[in-house]
Amino acid sequence: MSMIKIIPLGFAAGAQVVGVDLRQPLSDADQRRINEAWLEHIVLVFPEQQLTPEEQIAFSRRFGVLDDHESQAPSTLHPEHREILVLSNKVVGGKKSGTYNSGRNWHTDLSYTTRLAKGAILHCKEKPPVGGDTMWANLYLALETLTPPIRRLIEDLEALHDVTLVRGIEQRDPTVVAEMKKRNPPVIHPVVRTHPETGRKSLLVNQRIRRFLGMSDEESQNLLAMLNAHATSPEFVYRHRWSVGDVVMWDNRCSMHVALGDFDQTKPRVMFRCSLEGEVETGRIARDLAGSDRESMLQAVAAVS
Ligand SMILES: O=C(O)CCC(=O)C(=O)O
Ligand SMILES: [Fe+2]
Repeated sequence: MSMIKIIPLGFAAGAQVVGVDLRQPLSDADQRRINEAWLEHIVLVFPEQQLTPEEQIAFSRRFGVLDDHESQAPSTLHPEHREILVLSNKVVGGKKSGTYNSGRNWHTDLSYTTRLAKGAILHCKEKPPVGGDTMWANLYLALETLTPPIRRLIEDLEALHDVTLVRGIEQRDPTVVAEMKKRNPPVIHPVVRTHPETGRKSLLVNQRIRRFLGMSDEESQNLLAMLNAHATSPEFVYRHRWSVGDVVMWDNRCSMHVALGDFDQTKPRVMFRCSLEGEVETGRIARDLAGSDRESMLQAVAAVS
């Protein structure tokens, strides 16, 4: 019998999980309970855990295949465990860490690759006295609350996701940035996607989208701004204020998130992260995209008039 208790933290997302010590191997009953809660609440918070890298990896592995972080710069990985990405703002060897400003705009992890992540497990090791919260938006609700005309407009729409739109990327170490770009050419994903476990549809938009396919830049930018504003409405967001020892696990298949940079950057903020590989590949690399920008649209109009 599972001793786990699930305590909701927000309406749109977020629940606390108590009564489980993640250092111990999970029973099948506990795993089922956690997975059900994860699907329902999207973001699960396990407070007061003190996991070694090995323990974090073992726990994370129960929920999927661990990403070996091939899409990330090698210098950002834990030196002994490449399953752990180190999110840190500490200066190492006179250099800023390659992850010192990670996650600063709304995003769904790995949308700049053809295989979006399934989820991630973040363990808070050090945190500044105030600030540095993380917010998640429920993208099921974002889709379900659009009006029918907009739903129809986006039903078959595809978007171009681009790693160069990661906010603050240009301030990172140029070798890390060059590595990220080389590893991640722009990719195309559908705007409406279906969760492989719940079967529910959600709205895959974020701030790392360059444009929608087949639309002019003007149309793309306006539609994207509208969809992003809608999807990040406070009604759809859970905001987490970190404590050292928190383990937070999120479902990346129906959410986006942002890590706020509102803290004293001389104070350390360190998170160890395991990432779960996506079960399905929904994207494709963008090659030879025929641009349908405003210019070509106007030329087409001129040609027929
Ligand atoms: O540092 C954080 O709070 C989250 C950063 C992020 O976007 C991630 O780990 O995917
Ligand atoms: Fe992220």
